[in-house]
Amino acid sequence: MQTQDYQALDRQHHLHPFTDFKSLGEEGTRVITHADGVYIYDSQGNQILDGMAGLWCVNLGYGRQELVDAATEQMQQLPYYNNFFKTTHPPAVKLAAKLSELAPEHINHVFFTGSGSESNDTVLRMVRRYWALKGKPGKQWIISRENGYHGSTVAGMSLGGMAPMHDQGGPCVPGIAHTCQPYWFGEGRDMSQEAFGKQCAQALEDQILALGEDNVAAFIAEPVQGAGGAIIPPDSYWPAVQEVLAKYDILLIADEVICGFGRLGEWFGSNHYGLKPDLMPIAKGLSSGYLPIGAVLVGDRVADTLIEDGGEFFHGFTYSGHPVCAAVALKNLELLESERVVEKVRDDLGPYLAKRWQALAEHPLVGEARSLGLIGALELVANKRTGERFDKALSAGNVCRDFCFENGLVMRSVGDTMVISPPLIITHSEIDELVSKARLALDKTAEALAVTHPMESA
Ligand code: PXG
Repeated sequence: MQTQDYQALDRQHHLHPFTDFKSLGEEGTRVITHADGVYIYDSQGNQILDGMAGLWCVNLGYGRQELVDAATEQMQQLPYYNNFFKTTHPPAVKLAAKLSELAPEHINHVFFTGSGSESNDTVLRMVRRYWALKGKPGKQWIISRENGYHGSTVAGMSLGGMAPMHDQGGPCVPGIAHTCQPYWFGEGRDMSQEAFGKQCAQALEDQILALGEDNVAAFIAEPVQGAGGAIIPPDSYWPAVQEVLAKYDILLIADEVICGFGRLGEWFGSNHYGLKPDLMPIAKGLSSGYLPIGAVLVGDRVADTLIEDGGEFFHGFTYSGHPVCAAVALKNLELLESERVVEKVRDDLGPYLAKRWQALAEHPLVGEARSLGLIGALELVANKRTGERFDKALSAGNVCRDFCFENGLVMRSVGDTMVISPPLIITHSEIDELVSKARLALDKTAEALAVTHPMESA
């Protein structure tokens, strides 16, 4: 089949996720046929540097034969069996043990799911169940953040703070409130980063008091917001938030679906920020995206109560701990460990990217360049001096994203924030290539939007 054949069938039969079906049908899709290392290839033979590691997940990069072999062997051995009704199987057992070893010390249990969304459905049920067992059934509210992303199932999107998602197919799950996000560039530039981080923690405390401290079960947040635009909180944010949660005995759910498995240069984003979460939903990098698998890492406080006092927990999925997915995830963790991928991100690749990425801050179109580990963002602005944003109707971010693609780079736009999250096995020279392709796309975007010189546009 040729590109046009794929596009025609796609248009006729395929409803894509997070997509305006009609306009995609008119434009046609790009057909990705194969991939290797940090590169994907389309049906017309174009090589494209995947600056997003698929969807923030292909941590080990493409084409790892060891993962293919792990899947093949497990398929031959036992392609499927469940973990219900007093049964288990070796891949699920070994993966649960390995995750407990890698997780912070107070986390020693794992509940398997098929995705990040299912993991967040699971934590929602788990925290409410926990407080009911503790004799505090009033603790029902879960506080999340505006512009947070926790998945696309009904519970996932209700926990998330994406207003357009709430507006479709509701009503949302009751008992979920949203507080502010620590997005300094977007919402706090009239004060210092330090003061803004503390103000966000104060807003959380105010929210808790408004709902009643005896009614709040948990706070859920990504250590660094991914889909919201690679939002790296001010240093003051997490310590102040942890203080508030401890003061009112509220559980912390650290959504590690993106930050987990090396993205920030630690096994978990929580390690980077010194967090002590009670629950950690994970997915994506757990298998480097080679097969769908997620889990909830459950801290001792919650696990002990569910085990000792809970009786049956009426929850689980056909594919919870799927043997082939678990075998691939286990091999993925072994490779991340033996190749010291996480340490390399922390000590070498993260600092190298930071230096190169920071150079883009000089560009007339860029109001801020930020990165941590191998996650990075550029804030596009119409006026560099005042930081004024572009008129939304111009879709500056999408213009830049399209120039990237044309030029052989996947960089994602979240509004007018350009985001990268490349495979963790990227080399220095591939980082150089990523940055120079990003710069070219910025130049072309500036030209297309007639941004000339920072001072002229003031
Ligand atoms: N939590 C976080 C922090 C996520 O980033 C999920 C939960 C849900 O995971 P599943 O496996 O159910 O998709 C995610 C997923 C984007 C984008 O455009 C991000 C995600 C998914 C799809 C698109 O940035 N993150």
